[in-house]
Amino acid sequence: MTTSTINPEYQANTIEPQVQADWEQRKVFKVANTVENKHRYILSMFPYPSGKLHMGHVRNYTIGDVISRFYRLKGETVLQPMGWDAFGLPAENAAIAHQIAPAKWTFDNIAYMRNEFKRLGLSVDWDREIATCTPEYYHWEQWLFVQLYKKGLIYRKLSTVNWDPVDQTVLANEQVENGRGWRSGALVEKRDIPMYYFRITDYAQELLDDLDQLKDGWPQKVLTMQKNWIGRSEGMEVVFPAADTTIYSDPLTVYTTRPDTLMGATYVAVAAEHPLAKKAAELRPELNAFIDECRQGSVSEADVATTEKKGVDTGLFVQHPITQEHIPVWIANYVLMSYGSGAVMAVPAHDERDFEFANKFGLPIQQVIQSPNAEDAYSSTAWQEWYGTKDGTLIHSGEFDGLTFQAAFDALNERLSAKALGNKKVQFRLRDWGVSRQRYWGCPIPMINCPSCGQVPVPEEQLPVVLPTDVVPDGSGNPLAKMPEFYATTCPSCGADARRETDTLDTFVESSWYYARYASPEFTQGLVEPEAAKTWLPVNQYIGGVEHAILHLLYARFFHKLMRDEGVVQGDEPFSKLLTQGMVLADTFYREDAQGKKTWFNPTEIEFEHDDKGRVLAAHAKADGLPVVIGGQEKMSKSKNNGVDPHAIIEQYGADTARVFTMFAAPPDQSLEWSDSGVEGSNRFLKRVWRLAAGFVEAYPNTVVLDQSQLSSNAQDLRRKTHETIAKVGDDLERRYAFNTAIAAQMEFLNSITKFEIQSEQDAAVAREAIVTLLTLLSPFAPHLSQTLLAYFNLDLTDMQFPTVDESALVKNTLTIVVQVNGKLRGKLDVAIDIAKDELLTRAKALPEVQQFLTGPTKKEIVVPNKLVNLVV
Ligand code: ANZ
Ligand code: ZN
Repeated sequence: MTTSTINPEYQANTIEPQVQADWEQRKVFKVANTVENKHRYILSMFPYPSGKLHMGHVRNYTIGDVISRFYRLKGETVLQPMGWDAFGLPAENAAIAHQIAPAKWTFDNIAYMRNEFKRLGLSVDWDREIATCTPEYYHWEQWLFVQLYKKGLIYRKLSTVNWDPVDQTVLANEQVENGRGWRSGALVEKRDIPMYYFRITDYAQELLDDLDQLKDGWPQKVLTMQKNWIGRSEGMEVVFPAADTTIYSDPLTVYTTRPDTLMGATYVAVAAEHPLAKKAAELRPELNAFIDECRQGSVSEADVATTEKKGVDTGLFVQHPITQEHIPVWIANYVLMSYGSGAVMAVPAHDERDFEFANKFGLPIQQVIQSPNAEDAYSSTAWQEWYGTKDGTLIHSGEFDGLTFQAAFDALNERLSAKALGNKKVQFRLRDWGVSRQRYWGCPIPMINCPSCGQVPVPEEQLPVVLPTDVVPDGSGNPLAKMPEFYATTCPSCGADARRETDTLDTFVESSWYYARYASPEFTQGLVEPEAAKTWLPVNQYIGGVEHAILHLLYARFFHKLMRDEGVVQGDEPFSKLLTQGMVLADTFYREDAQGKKTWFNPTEIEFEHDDKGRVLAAHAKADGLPVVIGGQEKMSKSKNNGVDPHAIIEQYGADTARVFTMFAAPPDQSLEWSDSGVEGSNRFLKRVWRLAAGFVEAYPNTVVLDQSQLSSNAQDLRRKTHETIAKVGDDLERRYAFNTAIAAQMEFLNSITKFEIQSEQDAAVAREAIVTLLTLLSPFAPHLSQTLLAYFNLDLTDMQFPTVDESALVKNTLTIVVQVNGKLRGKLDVAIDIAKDELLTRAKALPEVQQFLTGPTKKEIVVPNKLVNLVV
C-alpha cells in the first residue's frame, strides 16, 4: 500500500468500506487447508440467519475477531470461518406467515447478514462460508448417519410426542402453550410414533471422563453443567418379587441410589407406562382413567418434577426382598418411565417426593436413618432437610442398625446379590438423543421404509437425499409426507416399492459437526479432508453464549467422538478452550396501564431530562412528551423492546467504535451494560487517536533512527510507557482475554503520547515509535482505523507483528527516595538510580522540608539504597 493523502479528521464511514474492499481484494484472511507454520483455529458459534443483527452477535463475533487478529499479529496463521445454522422452525413459521419458501427466506437473510458481518470488519475467510441447508453440507451429515446406523449407534423406537389433533402435526415442546397447540389452539395429546435415536448413552462415561481434558480451557461452571447433565449416579437395582404369583409373576426391579434406606420402603411406585401398571389396569379397568390422565400434558422432564403428585393404588403387592413383607404397588405421576427401570422403592421417611406422596395418600412413613446431629428429631408431618442425609446411621433396620451409608450399601449389595435380588448399578441421567423431527425445513433422514425389509439406509452412492426447496409449508403436518415425488422410491435391498423417511433431523445435528467441516468446506470426497482435519482440529478457541453450555456443547463433544471412531478426525475433544460471553443489557422504559399491563419503549423513542451535573432526572416518550418509567438494565430482548440496533450504531459511529465499545465496556465473560455515553466515549477515543497520528505524520513525515542512549528524560519516560503498554496489552490479551483493561491501558498510553512535547529529532523518533505501537496494539479492536493510519506511516497492517518489549526501555533511571527524620516521612527526592551514597545524603539534608526538623547534629544516618534515607537527631 502507498501512503494516502492525510485526512486530519476521523471519518469512519469513509475509511471502513475502503479498508474492507482492500481485505476482500487481497484475500487477506484466506488460509489454506494445510499449513506448516504456527496456526490457530478461532471459532465463534455460528448464527441462525434470522435476518437481523443484534448486539449479542456484535459482541460474540468481535471477541472472536479480536482474538484472531491478535494471534495474526503474533505471526500465526489463523482460521476464522463463518457460516449459517440455516435449518429450523423460524423459517417455516415465516413461510406460513408470509407465503414464501423457507429456502428463499433463509438465503435472503443470509445475504443480508453476511453484508452486516462484513460491515463489522470481521477477519473471516469468507471462502469457507457454509450454510447447513445446502446439499453440499448435509450430504456428509447423511453419510455419517448411515455409518452410525450400520454400526448400531442409531436405532429406531417408539417415542411419545406432543400431537396437535387439529393440525395433524407433532409439536415441539415450545410450541405447546398451556397444553394447547400454538397455532390451532387444540388440546395437545400424546402420541407414540417411531423416531430415530443416537446412542449417546454409550458415550456417557467418556463424555464425563473427558471433561478432565478440558479443565484448564473451559469455564468451571460449564464443566459442572455438563457433569450434572450427564448425571452419573451409583446405586443398586433391587428386585421386589411378586407377592402373589397367581396374579402377576414378573418380579419388579427398582433403581435406587439409597439402598441403605431399604428397610424404610413402605410401598413401591411405577410409572403409568410401566408393564405392571398395564397389567393392573387389565385386572382393574378403573385404573385406566388415571393412566390416561398421565398421558396428557407435557412430556418434558422439568414439568414432571414440578407438577402436583398424583397416584392410584393398583391393589397389587410385591414382597420386600429382606423382610418378605407385602407392600403395595402404586402408580405415580412422579415416576418416569425413561429413568432407571421406571419403578421406585418409595422411602417416604427419607425421599422428599415419596414423603409428599405418602402424606397425601396416607401411606406409612418409617424412619430408618438417624441424623448425625443428635438434636435432630424426626417428625412425619413436616419435611426437614436432614431427612435426606447420607451422613447418618441406620436405625429400625434390624441387623443393619448402626451402619453408615457406605457400610449399609456394601452389606445390602452382598446380601441381595447372593439371592439374585440386587446388584450394583451405575445409572446416567443422560438419555439417548431423539433426532427425528416431523418438519419440512431440516436435513432429510437418509432412510427408506420397505414393507418387507423394514428400515434400509440409503446407499452411499445415492446420497445426498436432497430436500426440495420450492415448498411453502402451511403448518398442517409435514409437506414432505404429502409429496410422492419426494417419498416414492424403491427399496435398495429388494427393489420393491418403498417410502422414503419424511422426518428430518433435529437442527442440533448440523451444529454438532460444522466446526469440522470448516477445515475443508469444499471437500467432495468426505466429511473433512484428512490433512485439513489434522491441521485445524481441534478448535483452539471456541466462543459463544452460555445458553449453549449444555446441549450444543454436549452434542458437539459426542459427535467429535463419533467422528473420531469413524476415523474422520483425531483427538477426543472438539474445543480446547471455551469462552462464554456474557449478556448484553440495556435500560428499559415502560408505562403501565390500570390493569398493570406494561408497554415497553425502545431507548431510541425516549428523551431525557438531566440535572446540571448531567444526571438523568426523568425520561419522556419523544412521541407525546409524557413521562415513562425507567426500569432497570435487562438483557436486550424483543419482549422488553430494549434492543439497540447494531446497524444504526455502525451507521452513526462506524464499526470500529461499536467494536471498541463492546470490548471496553466489560470483560468478555460478564454482562455488558449498554450505554450511549459509553459509545460516544469510545468514539472520542478513536477520534483522538486519529488526530494524534494524522497530525504527527503531517508534522514529521520523516524521523531519524531512534538511539536509546541519546534520549532526554521525558523521551525515556515515554519510551518506557510504550514498552510497559506492550507488555500489559500482550499479557491482557494472551493470558486473560481482558480486552477491557487492554483498551484502558491504550487510553492511558494515548494520554502520555498526547502530553509529550517533541523538542528534538530523537523525541520525534520516540513519538513515532509510540504512535505506531499504539496503532498496532489497537488494530485487533479498531482494524480499519489502524490500517488507514499505519498506511500514513508507510506501514501495512497485514505485515505488522505484535511489538516486542525492549527490556532496556523498561529500566527506570530515576526513582523517588523517601526522606525520614526520626522515622517520620518529611520529604521526597527524585534521583538517578544508583546515585552515590554521599550525594544522596547531601541532597536529602538540603531539602527545606527536611531541614526544619534537623534541629541538631545527626546522630545516625541510615541509607537504604534506591529506597529511603532516615536521619536520626
Ligand atoms: C429410594 C430412595 C430413598 C431414593 C431415598 C432416594 C432417596 P438419581 O440420584 O438422580 O440417580 N428414582 C429411581 N428411578 C426413578 C424414576 N424412574 N422416576 C423417578 N424417580 C426415580 O436418583 C435416583 C433416585 O431417584 C432413586 O433412589 C429413586 O429413589 C428415584 F431416601 O430410591 B431412591
Ligand atoms: Zn425391501
